[in-house]
Amino acid sequence: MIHNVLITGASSGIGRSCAFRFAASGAGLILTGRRIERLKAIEEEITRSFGVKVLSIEMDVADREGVARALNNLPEDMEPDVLINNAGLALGLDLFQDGNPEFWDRMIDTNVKGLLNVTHCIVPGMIRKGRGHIINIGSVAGREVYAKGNVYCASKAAVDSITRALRMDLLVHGIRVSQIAPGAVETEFSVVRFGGDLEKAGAVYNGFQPLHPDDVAEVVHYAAMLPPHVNINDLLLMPTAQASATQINRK
Ligand code: NDP
Ligand code: 8X3
Repeated sequence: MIHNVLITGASSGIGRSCAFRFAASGAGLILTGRRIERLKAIEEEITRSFGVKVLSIEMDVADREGVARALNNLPEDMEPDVLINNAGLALGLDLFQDGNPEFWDRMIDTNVKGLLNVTHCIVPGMIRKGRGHIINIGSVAGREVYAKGNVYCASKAAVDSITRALRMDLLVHGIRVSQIAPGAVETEFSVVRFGGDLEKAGAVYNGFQPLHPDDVAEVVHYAAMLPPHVNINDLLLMPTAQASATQINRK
């Protein structure tokens, strides 16, 4: 039975869908993200619809001290038994030689160091209890590089490596560690990647049916609800119209 789920990047897309999916099965939620007003609106809707306990926390995963301040003093009855490391972003889609180093920093600080910052705060409580489940949101981009994906792909390959390493390091503590790696999901991901250019973002999903963030949440929920002796190490899910990072059947 899951008591509490901590979701990073719960203000949008996959993280938001996970919040609703876990609330529907009665879990308490710790929702984190930078846009607190969005989290509060989600909290209000979830509390009204499902009556579960929700704690919204304004937190930039890249801010190590801020993460520690926010997560080291959670109320005892809200300590998470499931951590979903979902917060992440891509910035730009450029040839390496044209890339913006500030974008590289933000992707690495968020997708890689952010995951480490949060996990480092949550793991001690799981070790103490001798149970817990860490679910990292990877990507097809962590399996295959694609042209102009350079640093984003590398950051997701790092998520893959960290997931496998954590599973080894936490083995003796009975903590499950999983990676769920989606292909194309229609969220705000591409709007963020293209700096708010809605036309460019929309074109990413033209002519085929991408995954809905609820599809990913369903898989994350499935992994979390399996009996404690069963672990999904790694799961790659794609729209049916997608065969690889670059091969999409557009009509
Ligand atoms: P969205 O842009 O819709 O959501 C991203 C979430 O991450 C937001 O809630 C955002 O919250 C949060 N976030 C971003 N930066 C930070 C930060 N520094 N600190 C805290 N929270 C942050 O995109 P998705 O839902 O698609 O993305 C979720 C994850 O899924 C990402 O890790 C992404 O790499 C991965 N993914 C996405 C795919 C896709 O096709 N969409 C495919 C494969 C993987 P806020 O801005 O409020 O801080
Ligand atoms: C997001 C999927 O293919 O745009 O991780 O990199 S992709």
